[in-house]
Amino acid sequence: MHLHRYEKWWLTFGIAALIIFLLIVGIQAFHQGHKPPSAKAIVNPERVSETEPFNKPGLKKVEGKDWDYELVVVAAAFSFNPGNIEIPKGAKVKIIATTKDVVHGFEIAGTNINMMLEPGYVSDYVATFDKKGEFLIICNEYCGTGHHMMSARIKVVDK
Ligand SMILES: [Cu+2]
Repeated sequence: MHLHRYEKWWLTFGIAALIIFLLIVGIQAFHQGHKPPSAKAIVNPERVSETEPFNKPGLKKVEGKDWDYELVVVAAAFSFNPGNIEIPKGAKVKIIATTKDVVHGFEIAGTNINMMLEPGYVSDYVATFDKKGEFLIICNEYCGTGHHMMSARIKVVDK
């Protein structure tokens, strides 16, 4: 079989690119242990309301951790619990969230806080609330007929 010179170049380039790509992905997955961040913690999605800390959603002050507060949020079609959250300005908060039913989003509009909430998994994010004012939490993963109504509010207030 005769291959044109350019065909050989492209074949070599294509196969080399494929091998490099698979090596990078393989090393990241198997050697460096890359995986979705939410796989760190799991929860039985049918028993969310009975499982700590999701049995008591809301903002709690914590001691002896790298953050001052923990905000536990449970999402379910089509609302967040709690729906109104008050956070003291400057507080470092660990947001811990999950969903009781389908995939939901947890985005605080106008910030870089944006998590996907998957059934069976716990998502978390540590953020400092430096700006006073009202912030909207929205679900940015289409979750059903009431998706566009699904929101909650965070009020950052003076201590
Ligand atoms: Cu939703």
